[in-house]
Amino acid sequence: MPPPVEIDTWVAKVCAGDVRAISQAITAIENHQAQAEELLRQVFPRTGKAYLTGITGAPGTGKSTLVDRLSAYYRAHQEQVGVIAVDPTSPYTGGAILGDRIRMQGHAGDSGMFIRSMATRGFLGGLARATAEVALLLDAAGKHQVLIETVGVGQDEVDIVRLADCVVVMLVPGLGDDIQNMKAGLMEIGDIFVINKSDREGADRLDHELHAMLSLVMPRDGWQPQVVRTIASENKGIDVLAAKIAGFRAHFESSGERRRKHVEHWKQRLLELLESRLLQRALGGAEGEARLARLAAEVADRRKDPFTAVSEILASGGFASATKEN
Ligand SMILES: Nc1nc2c(ncn2[C@@H]2O[C@H](COP(=O)(O)OP(=O)(O)OP(=O)(O)O)[C@@H](O)[C@H]2O)c(=O)[nH]1
Ligand SMILES: [Mg+2]
Repeated sequence: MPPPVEIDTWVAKVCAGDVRAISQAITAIENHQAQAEELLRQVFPRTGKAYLTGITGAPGTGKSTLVDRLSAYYRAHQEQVGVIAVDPTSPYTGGAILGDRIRMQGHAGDSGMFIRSMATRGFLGGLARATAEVALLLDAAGKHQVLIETVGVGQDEVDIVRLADCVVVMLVPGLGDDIQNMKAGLMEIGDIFVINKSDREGADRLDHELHAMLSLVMPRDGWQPQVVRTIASENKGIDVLAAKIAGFRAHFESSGERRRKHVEHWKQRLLELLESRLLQRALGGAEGEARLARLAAEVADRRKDPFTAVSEILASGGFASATKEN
């Protein structure tokens, strides 16, 4: 698909916050089109200002409702907001996209607000990477606050929330999903824990358990994870949550940790980019796929060893010295 307009114009429009231009750019990212990379390259100098908050939790904990209310809070404070909702693919959440749209339609017509759902199926180069690129784009488009909603299951999801400057983990009382059952990984990455639906029975118990659990966790970089109770559907506790997020941000900015985290983050991203570029070069095109299948069959039949097979792939990808090394 050709770019909708000249790339310079497209870049300018994205940076001006033009909704259509941003949407088209996201589609280009999702489809892994070549212009997406050029676009991101050109907008990159404009990025680095947005604050990314990842909001994660089990299905139905109220993430979308909370994101909606938090967005409204930021908008009321003159901050532009970008929302990326990463939808799970499991069939029973088929209505999630529609549901999110409906819940968030209160923001329709607000040009300071951009919402996009991303499907999780069939992403070339990984969902985490696509999400990261969309976040960069929204950053360039002048969104001060970028909120990423994701269901906290699977490595992909954990990778996504790792992108964020601040990770909010959502729990709800009375679902039998007490902390013991919570993914250990999430417990480790949560900067702020939200007990949503705290109008329900069991909020005290969950609060108690959570505090007990967190008291055992070593503070990371001097930050003790915080607990906030909310009733997102009634807009309660949202201001407290926003204050905790701001507090976390201030903590990291003043300690210089933010820069260290960003360097670490980019190291990871560069490795991922390198990996996907190298894979592309070694396996690119239909021919590459066919070669891979042929070599795999040869190895499976013990007609070739895997090391020789990889060397052959590298040699054909133009990595000349690789064959000699092996
Ligand atoms: N009682 C109560 N209900 C809530 C609260 N927050 C959200 N809900 C309701 O919980 C249901 C699920 O909310 P969503 O915001 O769609 O949850 P979600 O985590 O985004 O769900 P998925 O995206 O499908 O994982 C909706 O019916 C909300 O109205 C709350 O604080 N209390
Ligand atoms: Mg949702």
